[in-house]
Amino acid sequence: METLTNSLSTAQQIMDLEDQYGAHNYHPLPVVLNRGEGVYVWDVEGQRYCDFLSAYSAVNQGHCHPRIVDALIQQAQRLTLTSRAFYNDQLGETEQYLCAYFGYDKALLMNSGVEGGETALKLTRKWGYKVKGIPQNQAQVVFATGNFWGRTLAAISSSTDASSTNDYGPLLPGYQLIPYNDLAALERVLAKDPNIAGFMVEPIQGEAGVVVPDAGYLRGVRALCTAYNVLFIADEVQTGLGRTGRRLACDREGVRPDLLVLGKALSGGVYPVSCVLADDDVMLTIRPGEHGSTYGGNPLACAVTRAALDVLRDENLAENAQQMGELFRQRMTELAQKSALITLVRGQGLLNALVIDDEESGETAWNLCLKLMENGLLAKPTHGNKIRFAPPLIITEAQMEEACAIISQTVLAF
Ligand code: IF1
Repeated sequence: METLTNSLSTAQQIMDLEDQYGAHNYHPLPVVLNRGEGVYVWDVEGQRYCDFLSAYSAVNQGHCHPRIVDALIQQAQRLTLTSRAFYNDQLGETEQYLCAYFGYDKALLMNSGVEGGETALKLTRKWGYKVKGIPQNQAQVVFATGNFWGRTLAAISSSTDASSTNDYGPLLPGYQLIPYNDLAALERVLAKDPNIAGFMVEPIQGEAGVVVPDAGYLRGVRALCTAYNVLFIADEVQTGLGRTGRRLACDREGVRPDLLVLGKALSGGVYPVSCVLADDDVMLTIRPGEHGSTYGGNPLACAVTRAALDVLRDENLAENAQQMGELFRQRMTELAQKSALITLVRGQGLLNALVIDDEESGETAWNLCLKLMENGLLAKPTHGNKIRFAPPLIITEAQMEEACAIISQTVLAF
């Protein structure tokens, strides 16, 4: 057992190592983690935390879920990567599994969530030219202000957040922006421009601070995209896979997007896997040699993905997220009545945020997260004065009550 002094210096040494040898593209909370199990993570001092970020919804199944880790180990000892130059015995079964699970004709597997978004964007443009008949290089794709779908140049080209776009120009053309949760704005742009191939939107905007649209918004998007022959692309990288209390956030309104983008918890935080699901009229617009990735659809990713989805279904994680989310929002609403610090609680399932009465800098939100960390709960501000709370979907009622007590005590003592 390391001595306390030794481990304390270890924590600081590790943070210093990252500072000296790593790019400074993040500003992490000052905690050094070395173990995760279920809803808990531990730091190098042996301190235990409730993880209320879940690696931005990538560990919905909980840290190091045994069934998923076991699938990784078993496959890793057989075959990890062949490239798509050859067939492997895992991909076809996994594609069939994904299509049956989500109800589409075909799946295209990639690695990171943003590669899923890029793939959806390329499919949408291909469909625009080859099926809808848009003149070459005229295809437009519509996005909502406040969107976040990753860090590539195509992704930041639709961003309205200066910290995502500053000094990265020139950005990708062929994009149009409309306000989120505004069906009239969507209809106006679709009615005006015949060259629109798709509308890509998050069912709930995560990074914007868990912005939940009005009931009926997704149904309206579905109807308008159908009416104007425009593809409805749902970015469910963060909202999918049980996070909002349903299999997919779109399920709450019973809408079926034309392209479904998944990532993060698709592999339970064990291995980067993303995918796009679509029907043949869209998916078959890409022919052999027109898209790909070295690791896309590799055997290891496939084995992990099937295990991660089995866990979501077998452990009824969407239902648990619905119930535990209701408990969380109830407790936070009770807290908001006792504390002027909290101006709003919002979210669906276990994707929630507290809006803090804070200047735009978000300094109070950051300091509150430092206090939460000291009290054994990890969360991180998103966009200034909102703190996102998103624990693994396996959280029990007792663990949720324990976490809400930590949040309440911390806020009331702040
Ligand atoms: C970071 C945010 C969350 C996403 C949605 C696609 C992607 C993401 C809706 C791309 C990724 C991550 C990226 C990570 C922090 C985190 C994040 F704060 F940046 F916005 F979750 F809200 N669509 N979100 O949320 O997936 O390529 O990252 O696998 O960049 O710091 P990815």
